[in-house]
Formats: sequence, C-alpha cells, structure tokens
Amino acid sequence: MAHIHDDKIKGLELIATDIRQDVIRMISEAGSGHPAGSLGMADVFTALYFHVLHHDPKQPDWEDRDRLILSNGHICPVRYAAMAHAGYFPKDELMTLRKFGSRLQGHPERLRMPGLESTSGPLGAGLAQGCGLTYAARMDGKKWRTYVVASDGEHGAGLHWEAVMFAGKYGLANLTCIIDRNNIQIDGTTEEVMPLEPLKEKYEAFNWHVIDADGNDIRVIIEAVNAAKTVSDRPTAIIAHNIPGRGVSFMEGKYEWHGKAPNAEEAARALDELREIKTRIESEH
Ligand SMILES: Cc1ncc(C[n+]2csc(CCOP(=O)(O)OP(=O)(O)O)c2C)c(N)n1
Ligand SMILES: [Mg+2]
Repeated sequence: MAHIHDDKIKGLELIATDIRQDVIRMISEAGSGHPAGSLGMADVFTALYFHVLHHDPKQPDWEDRDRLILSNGHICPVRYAAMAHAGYFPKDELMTLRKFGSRLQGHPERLRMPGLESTSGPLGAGLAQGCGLTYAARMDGKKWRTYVVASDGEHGAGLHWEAVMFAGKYGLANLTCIIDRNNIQIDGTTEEVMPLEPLKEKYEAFNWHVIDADGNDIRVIIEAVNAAKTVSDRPTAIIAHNIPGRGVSFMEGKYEWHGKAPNAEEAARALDELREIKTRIESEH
C-alpha cells in the first residue's frame, strides 16, 4: 500500500482541527448536542471524507459511491462538519444545527440531507442496515464498500449482535465497522454500565477480522481501512480507540460531556485551545 506523505497527513490534521472548531461552534449555538463523541471521532471522519471514501460531494446519489452509515446518530455534528468541509453544502449552514426546519437535525434525517445513507438516533440499528446494503451490493455485483460507524455504547443493543452474526455468517468482506471505542456512554463508562471486553475476541468469535487502531491518529486510521480492504472472506471491525472530547482539555475523557453544550465561556476556551493546536500543527515538520 502506498505510503502517505507527511504533508498529506498534516493537511488532514488541520482539517480535523477545523472540524472540531465547527463542532464546538455548532453545539454552542444550538445550546444542546453531543460534543464528547463528536470531538473524539473528528479524525476518523476526516480520514473517511478526505481520503478513504469513494464519493462525490456534488453528486451525493452517485450510484457507485461507498456507503457510510452513522449508527450512533447523536455524534452527527462531526459528520455534518466533515460534509460541509468536503463540499456537500455551504459551511454557513452548519450554524443551523438543531434549528426548526433545518436540514441539520440533532439526529440525522436521510430524507432531509442528501449524502446521508440512513436516519439514525435509535441506537443499535446501523450495522444491520449496513449488512443489508452490503448483501444487496453483492447480489447486484457492485464493487462499492459499506462503512458503518457504531459506538461502544451501542453494543448494549441486541440488534447489533444479530448483525454481527449475520455479517460473519455471510462473510461480508465489503463491510467495515468502525467502532467508536471511547469507553464512555450516556451516564458512565462502558465498563461500569455494560462491560464489553474482551471486545476484539468477541468479534473474532463471530468470524470477523479485527484491527485495534488509534482512532485519533489519521495515518493509523487510513492504514487500518486499507488493511480491511485486503481481507476477502470476512467483514472487518476496526476498533478505533479514541479520547472523547479530544482537543478540549476539560472535556477529554469525561462522560459528563456526552450530551451537554458548552456555555459561551466554555466554548470560547475550547476554541482557544483548538486554535493553539492548529498553530502547533502548522509549525510542525
Ligand atoms: C435504542 C436507544 N436506546 C437508548 C438511547 C439513549 N441514548 C442516547 S446516547 C446513549 C449512549 C450511547 O453510548 P455511546 O454512543 O457510546 O455514547 P458516547 O460515547 O457518544 O458518549 C444512549 C443510551 C438511544 N438513543 N437509543
Ligand atoms: Mg461511547
């Protein structure tokens, strides 16, 4: 697999930081939303929209596009921000998050916003939807791939495990599930609320290929996705270990920021910290 140049990675890291700033601005303006998961997954969404996906922002319904399902719909601010930066819609529209009549609802609505593959928010359904898409693509002889982003908290939903079994049984090699493994959910750590470990071994027992990856390292994420493409007989789970709230010191690792908007002072502090990160990335290499 071709080595990705350091300059390319640096460019992606800068985009991820812009996306994090937009996430803070959007949720602060809306007065509600989910910052921790959104910030933690900014590197994954940057890697997806700016390197991995075969897609065309100007033709969201292009038939041969890769499909990206966001199963943990509450982190949609990061998906919306990545889509706006990629050119799906004007960046100004980001500030309409959660407003009445907006295309950017607090949980994604497929029929409102071109480029979304599913409506999500009720947890646990995304992998099953991804299985259906991937199975249909196989029947139709299509080459596009399906990526499902699903959270660790969602693993408490039974439907998710039915989908894990289905994909394993049918060896859905064109399906990659990227697990938002941030160790938190709505009111505590996942290991307190509903323990998941040993997660890797569980997927392997269901006939999945599993890759542990640093979900805050864009190069590592891209390499994991590339490795998944070389597996031809089974689905791949990328366990994307990431820090919830990544980039904003007072949010990092705290489940209390699962679903709470920063107030004006907190948002200003968060944006200052992200500006510093951007300056640091710019001066590196
Ligand atoms: C079927 C269903 N049950 C419960 C909820 C309520 N809920 C919303 S977010 C959430 C926690 C999910 O964990 P995770 O996605 O890991 O949270 P995060 O890492 O973003 O904090 C829950 C239980 C829901 N949205 N859907
Ligand atoms: Mg979580």
